[in-house]
Amino acid sequence: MAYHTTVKDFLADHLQGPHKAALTRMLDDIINACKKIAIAIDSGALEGNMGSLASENIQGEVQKVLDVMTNNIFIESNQRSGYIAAMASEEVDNVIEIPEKLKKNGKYLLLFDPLDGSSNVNVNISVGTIFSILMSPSANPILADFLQPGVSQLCAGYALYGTSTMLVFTTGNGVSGFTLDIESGEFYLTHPNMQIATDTQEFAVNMSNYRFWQEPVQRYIDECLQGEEGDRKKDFNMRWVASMVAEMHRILIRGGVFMYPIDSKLQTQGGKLRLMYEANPISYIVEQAGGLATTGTQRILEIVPTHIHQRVPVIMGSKSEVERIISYHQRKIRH
Ligand code: AHM
Ligand code: MG
Repeated sequence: MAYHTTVKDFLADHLQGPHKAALTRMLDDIINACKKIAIAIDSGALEGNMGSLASENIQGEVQKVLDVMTNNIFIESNQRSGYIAAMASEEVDNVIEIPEKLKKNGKYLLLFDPLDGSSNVNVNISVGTIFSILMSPSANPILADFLQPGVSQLCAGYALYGTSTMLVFTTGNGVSGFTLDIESGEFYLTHPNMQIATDTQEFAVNMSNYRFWQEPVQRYIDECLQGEEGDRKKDFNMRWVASMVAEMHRILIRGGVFMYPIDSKLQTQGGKLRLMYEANPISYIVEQAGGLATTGTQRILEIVPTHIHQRVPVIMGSKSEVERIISYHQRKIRH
């Protein structure tokens, strides 16, 4: 095999400062959770894991068997280290407390979406796990303690269960990607220092929402579709996997723009994607890889959250294209 640096070796060399021991242990627990989730997804239909449940999550979405199973795996794997004071998940309404017998004055908060893109599980398309680590202001955190802007994240990452299982994360010093060797169970560094190309000719958006979008986004997409014959004078390509993790991983590898913008259907809920365990961790990775992440009018990482399950519009990826979309929004405000 051409790759020799395991994620453990990488963390030992790469992490520095007062959080080193804590981040090493917390990432180790997260990695173990992601390996278990990869196995649960792989064995899917054979284990009868591919169906839906009668229950809905806090977002009013029907839960899949795997949503609940992966949520439980993530909690179970991460509650024992003593470093984590409490957790928050897309699948759980309130703060997830550490059981009394496992509590050890943890100093960190772990936020996660255990199975992003779960509408794709029963059609065998890539899904992912997204996570974010914050400092905890108290040893017994309440909901308000989680409401920190994305710039406060100590670490953010995702696992992608795709053609191979990958782990990508940042601790604020660039973005690194690791691939799981299923024979040894080790993640190896395969994608050091990931960078998003500044320019791109590829966009990702759910086009069926076109008529509900605001004018700046419609204008941007119109110009992409006009291609060589329009103002952009180049043809664009489109992809929509409907798994943000898969979409953003593609953008880290070959550039592009990903959007789930505000639209008239989403107006009352504020957007489609959740700020604290979807948009913030992915935005941190995007910025660390040289890209940009915005709502159209505000840098995502600077939003001060008002609720754990808050939703936001998301436009992120290649710097030049995101800057262009921001400029279209500014023109709209000036009108
Ligand atoms: P989920 O966390 O319930 O899976 O929802 C988030 C997903 C994103 O991964 C993806 O970009 C989006 O929802 C797809 O939405 P749509 O089905 O409207 O295209
Ligand atoms: Mg999700």
